[in-house]
Amino acid sequence: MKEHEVYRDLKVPINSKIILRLDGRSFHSLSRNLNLKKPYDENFAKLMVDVSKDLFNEFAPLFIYTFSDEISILLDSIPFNGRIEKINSVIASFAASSFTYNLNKHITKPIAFDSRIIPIVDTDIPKYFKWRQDESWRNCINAYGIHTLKSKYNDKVANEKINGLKSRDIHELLFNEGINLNNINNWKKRGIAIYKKHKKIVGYNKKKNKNQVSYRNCLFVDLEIPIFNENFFKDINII
Ligand SMILES: Nc1nc2c(ncn2[C@@H]2O[C@H](COP(=O)(O)OP(=O)(O)OP(=O)(O)O)[C@@H](O)[C@H]2O)c(=O)[nH]1
Ligand SMILES: [Mg+2]
Repeated sequence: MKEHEVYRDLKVPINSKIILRLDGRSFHSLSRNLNLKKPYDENFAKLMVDVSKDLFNEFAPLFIYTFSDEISILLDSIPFNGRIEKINSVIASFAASSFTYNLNKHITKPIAFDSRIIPIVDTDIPKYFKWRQDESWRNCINAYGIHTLKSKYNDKVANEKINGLKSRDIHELLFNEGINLNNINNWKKRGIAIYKKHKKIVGYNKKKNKNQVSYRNCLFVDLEIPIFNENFFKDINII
């Protein structure tokens, strides 16, 4: 019967880099069930960071980027011999378990993420993450826009109004309501990056009877990322 497993040999080239993008399934309903704060729930963002850290520790990627309910994982050493079915299913289910595990609260429905693989070359890495970051910014403007409109109109009218507005119009609307998007937290606008960073550790050396400086590669959650460009990824040794 094994010949019926027609997709089992589908593989990504083992000596390449890939990005795996996970996206929460029906997180719109989940956000309602969990009563998440609108437009941004800090605890939800922390939970997505916890999931990202678990993914980092398990699959040793180069870099992770998360905003809203999505997580992009840049892998240079490809697990499961490159088998697409394995990569998509195991990593997405691992993320779902980590989410449930870290949530520590009764949830009504099992959590799931969908998953897709994007083969990537170094020159496209900054472009990919900038593309997702632009999406984070669009998401931010819309989230604040719809939140403000819903405080004034019913849901139907608010949705109709937001669909007719350009980003510039939403900025203006928010500004008139006293919300300046320039002043909101960086992570809400630009997302959150998780990567390894050299950290200076000062420890006391008993034998030598003096302080000693060493460097360790520590996992770093960056809430203050710049607008992604090539230099950012060069500086943190990704490309
Ligand atoms: N209230 C609240 N909701 C959030 C937050 N972050 C993400 N969400 C929800 O997550 C959804 C993510 O969008 P999508 O991925 O397009 O929607 P989805 O319901 O997950 O649909 P599928 O991905 O197609 O299964 C948003 O529409 C929000 O409802 C947050 O901080 N607060
Ligand atoms: Mg989703």
